[in-house]
Amino acid sequence: SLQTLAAAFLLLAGSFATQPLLAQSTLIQNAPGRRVLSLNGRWNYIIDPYENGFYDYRREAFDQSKSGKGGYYDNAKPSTKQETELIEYDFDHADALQVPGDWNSQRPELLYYEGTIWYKKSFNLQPKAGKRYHLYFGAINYEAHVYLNGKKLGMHKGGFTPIQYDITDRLNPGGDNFVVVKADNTRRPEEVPTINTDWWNYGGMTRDVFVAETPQTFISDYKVQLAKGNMGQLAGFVQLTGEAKANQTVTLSIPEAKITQQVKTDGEGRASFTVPARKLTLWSPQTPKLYAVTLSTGTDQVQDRIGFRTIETRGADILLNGKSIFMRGISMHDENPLIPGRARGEGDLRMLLTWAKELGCNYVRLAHYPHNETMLKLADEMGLLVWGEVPVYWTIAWQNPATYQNAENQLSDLISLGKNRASVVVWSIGNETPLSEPRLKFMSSLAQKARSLDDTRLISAALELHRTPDNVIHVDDPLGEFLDLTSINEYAGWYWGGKPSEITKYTFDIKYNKPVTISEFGGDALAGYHADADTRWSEEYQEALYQQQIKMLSTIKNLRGMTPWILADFRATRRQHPVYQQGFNRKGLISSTGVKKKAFYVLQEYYRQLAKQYD
Ligand code: GCB
Repeated sequence: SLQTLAAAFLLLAGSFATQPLLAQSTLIQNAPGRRVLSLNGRWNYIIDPYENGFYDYRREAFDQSKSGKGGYYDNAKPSTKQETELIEYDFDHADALQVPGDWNSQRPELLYYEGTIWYKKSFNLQPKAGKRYHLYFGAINYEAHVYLNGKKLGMHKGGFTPIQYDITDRLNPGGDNFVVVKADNTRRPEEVPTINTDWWNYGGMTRDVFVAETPQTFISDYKVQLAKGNMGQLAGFVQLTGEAKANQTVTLSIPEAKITQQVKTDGEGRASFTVPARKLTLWSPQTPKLYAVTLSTGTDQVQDRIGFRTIETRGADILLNGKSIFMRGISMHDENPLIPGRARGEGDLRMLLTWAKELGCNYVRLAHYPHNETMLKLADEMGLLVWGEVPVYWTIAWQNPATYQNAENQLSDLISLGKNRASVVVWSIGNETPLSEPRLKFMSSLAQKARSLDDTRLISAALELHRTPDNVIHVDDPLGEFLDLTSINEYAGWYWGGKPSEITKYTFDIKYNKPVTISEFGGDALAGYHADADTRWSEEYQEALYQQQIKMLSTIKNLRGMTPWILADFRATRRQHPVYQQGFNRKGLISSTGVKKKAFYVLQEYYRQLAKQYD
């Protein structure tokens, strides 16, 4: 666990450290819903490609030295007015970056930057007696070292999941505090993701930062959902953290459903419950009904808006609330092409989902890593099913135990954040991972982990396939045994050579009798470039590709969903064609300037027909 890791680290290096590192605590459920002090806004920064603020000139880390001092995290100032002391940095006179926001899109010189940037923000917080304070970062890409008032809190890896520390005992009683973050987006082979991806390596503090206040003993986690496959019962748990966590009465109340239930926590502060729940209006894309849910103890109260639905598979069918559905989806990145860099605010995210609705979707694939928590809440509200994913993408270091642990941590955090969202129906454990024994071991362990954390949702992964000269597409990846959906990425008409008109020569041979969802197909088109349907990069080519793909895919008996690649053009360093791509992957149905391409309307019409058939 992280706790043992932190302890081991202390033994090794930190016997000098004045204060121990903090274990990253279990993520607080609905942390943004707490009383918060926002630390969004301007953060002073220092670009540090040589990591001078972290290592001395013999490459020893300052934060592991005897004094623990010397790094930029000291935020040092000369002690006299004469400035005779040598200090070669000064955050307060440095330029500032906007948070949330990747750094790449904020300064031309940072567009391709991969390395370390230091951030500093000062804030005033008068700690109140009996309260706890949790420093919370929505996401920092990729490796983050976090310091408060010159002392290290900890280190976190993974660019798309929250980072959280209980800083109650580290705050200055006087109220003046400062946070320093070393963010490093260097790509490394053994990390998750690894060095090769098809998206921009946006660095820095890409999501909200705040300090959340809770009582001393507080509701740190909870799950309130329908019991697995049971539309008449809620099942879940509540977890308290703090000195008085044992033997507490917790009240669950859902006034609109006339539900009030009291449960007692055990010695660990945990209480499980099942509650009969009849006559609920179940959540679905057509009726995205959310109930106000309150959990309260003597000293704490949290509120959430939660939808209730069941999801399961039976043979070829995906059953939502017991009824067979077709998942009319689209893939998307956490990027809105109308603003530079990562999507930042609720409006950017809502725009993406509004486009998906306009396309006729009831489903979105949030590729290839955990998206913002806000996105899941919007999907709940707007009635879109969600596929959530971890960045186990392409060629991961399958044999490295630390890599596995990292992937598992990211998966656990994703599941923790999304577990109360009715919209989320699929956990994806990875994308296009090449077959091998070590990979099967890694991936099947991840699948088991996902199931052990959440057995109420479907587990999948975007699989590859192989073709034989007779134009048969074989889907027989052994990982398929461990998954609820057979999801495949296929690029007939694009990467496979041949024109869109040749797509329909393929037939499928699929090993598993499970629902099939096509997690990707697509091709690039430059919006506004018109030619005939055989001319690559033209809107007509992409349009024909969609028409023929739909024809081919309709022959799959178990087809129950798809998420073509992709809603909107997105920035990708791999995409170098100077005329057609200009640094964008152009497989979007919507261009980088927000223009709908012809293929958008092909898929829209197909989804209209499917909705008639299924809804
Ligand atoms: C894929 C990947 C996706 C890429 C896409 C492409 O198979 O899963 O991340 O962006 O193909 O455009 O090549």
